[in-house]
Amino acid sequence: MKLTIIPFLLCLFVLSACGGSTPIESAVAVIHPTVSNQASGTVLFREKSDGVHLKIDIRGLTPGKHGFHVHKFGDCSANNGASAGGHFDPHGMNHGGPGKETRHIGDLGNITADEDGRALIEKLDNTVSLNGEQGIIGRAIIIHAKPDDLHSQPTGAAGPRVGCGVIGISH
Ligand SMILES: [Cu+2]
Ligand SMILES: [Zn+2]
Repeated sequence: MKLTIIPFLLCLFVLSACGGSTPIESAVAVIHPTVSNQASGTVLFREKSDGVHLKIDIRGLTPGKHGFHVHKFGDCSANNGASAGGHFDPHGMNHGGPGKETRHIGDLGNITADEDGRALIEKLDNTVSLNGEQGIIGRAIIIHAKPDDLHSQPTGAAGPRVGCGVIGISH
């Protein structure tokens, strides 16, 4: 009797400790430039009760606004970033931007680089998540050459992809 109960209890303990339900709380994307561009840096993500907090630090941009999105695939292998696919859009919505009722989940709007080409920005987005259906782990951050106009379909007319980074789990 004792010999069968002990393994059973051990299994229950392991399942409750490692059952895979622990939510991911933080993530990182290391941005590398696409061919003949210089965009590089990091995007840190932290999931809190009011949404995902982003800390963005990118250098090597032209001064001004640059489209900033989560794209569908975590694949930055193409030298123009095209392997990351289109905007992350699990619900089949139109392109939009933060605060709009209609948006791709990946529509994070723009980041603005200063005159030295650096974008050092903190953002809060309450639509993306690190978990579940709207989870962005394993997808890609893409930074564009031009501003996202937040309405042109399907990409906001943000132009070529100058930087790409896969979103991975961070400690
Ligand atoms: Cu994009
Ligand atoms: Zn979009």
